[in-house]
Amino acid sequence: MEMFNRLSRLALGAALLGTGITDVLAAEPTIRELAKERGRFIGTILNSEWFNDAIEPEFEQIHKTQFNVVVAENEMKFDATEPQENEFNFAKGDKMVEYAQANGIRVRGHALAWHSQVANWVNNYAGQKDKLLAVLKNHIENVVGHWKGKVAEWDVVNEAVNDEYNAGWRSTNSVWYEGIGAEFLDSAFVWAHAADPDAELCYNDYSLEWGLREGSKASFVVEQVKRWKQNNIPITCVGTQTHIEIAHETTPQNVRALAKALAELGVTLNITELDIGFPKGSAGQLGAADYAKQGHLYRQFMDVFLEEPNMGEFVIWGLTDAHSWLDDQQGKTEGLLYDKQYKPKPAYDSIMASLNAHPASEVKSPYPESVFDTPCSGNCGDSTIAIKLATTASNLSMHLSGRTLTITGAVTAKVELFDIQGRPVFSAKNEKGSVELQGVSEGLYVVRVHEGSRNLLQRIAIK
Ligand code: 9MR
Repeated sequence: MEMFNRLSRLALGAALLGTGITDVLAAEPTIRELAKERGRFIGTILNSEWFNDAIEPEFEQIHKTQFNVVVAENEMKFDATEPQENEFNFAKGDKMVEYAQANGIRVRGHALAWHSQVANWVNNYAGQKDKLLAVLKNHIENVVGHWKGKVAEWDVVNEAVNDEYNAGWRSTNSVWYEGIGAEFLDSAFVWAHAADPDAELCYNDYSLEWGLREGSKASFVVEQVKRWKQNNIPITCVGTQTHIEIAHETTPQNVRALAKALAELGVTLNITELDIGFPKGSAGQLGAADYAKQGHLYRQFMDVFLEEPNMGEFVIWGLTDAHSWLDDQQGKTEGLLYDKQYKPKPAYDSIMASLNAHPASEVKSPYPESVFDTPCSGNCGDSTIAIKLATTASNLSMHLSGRTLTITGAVTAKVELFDIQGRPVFSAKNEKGSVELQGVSEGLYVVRVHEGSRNLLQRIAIK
């Protein structure tokens, strides 16, 4: 109830100032709008559930509204794209690329040469250097070639450094390294560049956020990048995955130091898989102070990202705590920006606060302006502008009774709900003449009913 009163006061204040709620909505930008103004890309993965049409409608609505770079959680990996030798399956990747193009979103490709998620058939050639080189070359040529000009950046090699803290390549459990040796990395970059000379090409790994010091992964990678640059191997970026925990308070400044070291080599640093998890055992016991602490860490990463001129992409490994690899595979939980009900957490506000504290005039972009000319056939996530422009539709009306929204004048309309800051909170398709607004907390909202070119907008109060 307190929340409802607070929102009512906000809306009343806006009305008294002579602005309608649509202007309030229009005044609150999205993450992607602020990122674009700063020449940067901020995004999340599309979870595998999205590819399988097994995810809540809120997921896509928020995703395309808030973010301008996307990665497939599993669907562009080797086992997904070449499940049988020389038989390629691009269907799911194509689905994401089409979605990205329709919404003006940049695509990262993940991942070409990786010891994990390699199709089983590759192991038939274990230890056969020439055959493995041919297999990897054919894979890269086909995959990168298929999405030439559509995938802006590839993780060409993923996780090739070992975990021993002795500064070396991963030499066991890697069909590529064991069969080919370290030259598989150099070759992979050369083949990827040949297949798409305009694509950015990254080396991507975890634990790089643990800092530059003797024997560390980060120091080893910087040394390799130096060697690659000296030998004209076409690497343009490093990805620090950055799967961390709430206790890892020093890691943002380690990422800053890594960015600076790579800047000297003319290479971009991207945060590619960020999540900041709580120990799984703490689920259900977390309070405001915990989420504030998580927000503080997200804020520090975003500050570093915006302040370092050779950082370009900030990608979070998931959108909602309802769908995250942390719970299934990591013994961690709740590491993302939106909670399980798709409500933005303090971490979301922290990202916004950081963006607002770093005006566009002060943030340098590592990209030419043309990278933002991505074709966009949809509304490019700019729902707030769409709301402002289209507020009426003839013969279309709605009526709210309790939580039932009855719609007349449309057969199959799309119903979307936005909170007072313009953030999408609910979306459903009306096929029965009414929609139940379930899972929405009490408060003031704008509801948009949309059918074809007809849009009807109305303020509603849910009690
Ligand atoms: O999130 C991915 C999960 O669904 C897969 O089961 C897992 C299998 O390896 O890979 C996860 O994504 C990983 C990414 O591809 C590379 N860096 C670590 C990510 C989390 O494990």
